[in-house]
Amino acid sequence: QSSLYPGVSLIGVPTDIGAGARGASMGPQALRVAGLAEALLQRGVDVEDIGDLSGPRTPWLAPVEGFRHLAETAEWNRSTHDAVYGELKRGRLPIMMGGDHSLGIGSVSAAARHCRDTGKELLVLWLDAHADFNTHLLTPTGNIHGMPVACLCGHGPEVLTSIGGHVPAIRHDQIHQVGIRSVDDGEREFIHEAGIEVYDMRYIDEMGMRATMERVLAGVDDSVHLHVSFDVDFLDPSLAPGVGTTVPGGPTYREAQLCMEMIADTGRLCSLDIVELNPALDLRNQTADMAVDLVESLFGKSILVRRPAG
Ligand code: 4U7
Ligand code: MN
Ligand code: MN
Ligand code: MN
Repeated sequence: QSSLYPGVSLIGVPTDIGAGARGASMGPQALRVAGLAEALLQRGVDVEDIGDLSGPRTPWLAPVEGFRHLAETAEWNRSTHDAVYGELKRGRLPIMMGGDHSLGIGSVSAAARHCRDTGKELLVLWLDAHADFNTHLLTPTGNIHGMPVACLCGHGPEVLTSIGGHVPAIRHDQIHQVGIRSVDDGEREFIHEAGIEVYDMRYIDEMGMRATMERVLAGVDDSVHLHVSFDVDFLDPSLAPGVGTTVPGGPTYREAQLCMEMIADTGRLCSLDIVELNPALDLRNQTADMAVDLVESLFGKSILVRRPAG
């Protein structure tokens, strides 16, 4: 079948600047080895791998005033923003191959800026075991990959919150989180105050993935730019051991596939992050293979020929 999708641009962002463990910097190469470009080509998508961005090495210093590597994280995020924004402007669908999740700041800021330019409504789907809503005062680690959602909502240092030229980059109601099961104590209260729409694992257990995704995607029409920020630790660790911060009790293989299939059915996917893949902790690249398998569903691969409902 011919593709519903615009051309895809793969952007490698080989860094672990915001993480607590080394190795996410090898994520882009592992996704290439797992055949990400070939899988999309197979789907009938025009794919261009524009290569890797470059940036500062990770110095592995202790946190300073609640942030580890703040200046270096800002530098990587400015480059990420510029690349993602540039590809969106060219009419492409950027896939940011991380790299750790701090890069979501640059990537989502770029999507938000593109939506301001074009009059589209941005909705971010944050698929993750973690809420990533820490601030420098709340963080137990100082690792900025635990802070991107807060930064995007305007809670963070100006070097990170203003990257897309508008603070905040997104409103609290422009992000829906799915799969959450690890939230720090201060972070829990702060998410509650902010009123972020969080579909945690208990919600998914009780309602099922179908009802969850129906709510997550309610109201998504052709005025919406869907940005999916896929932290690979969203998946149960039995499926995805190659991540720095595994948390038990994640979605099963079919739950994750259904989540991707239902996003695909909307036809509104316009930008994507694949982050936190850590090949140094993986087994025979299985986590990268799993991510590629799920991305195929996100780009419309289905078991049988089917007409999307609704
Ligand atoms: B990821 C953590 F304390 N919450 O802030 C923190 F548990 O992008 C983990 O979702 C953050 O993988 C995980 O350091 C960030 C920790
Ligand atoms: Mn994350
Ligand atoms: Mn996570
Ligand atoms: Mn909503």
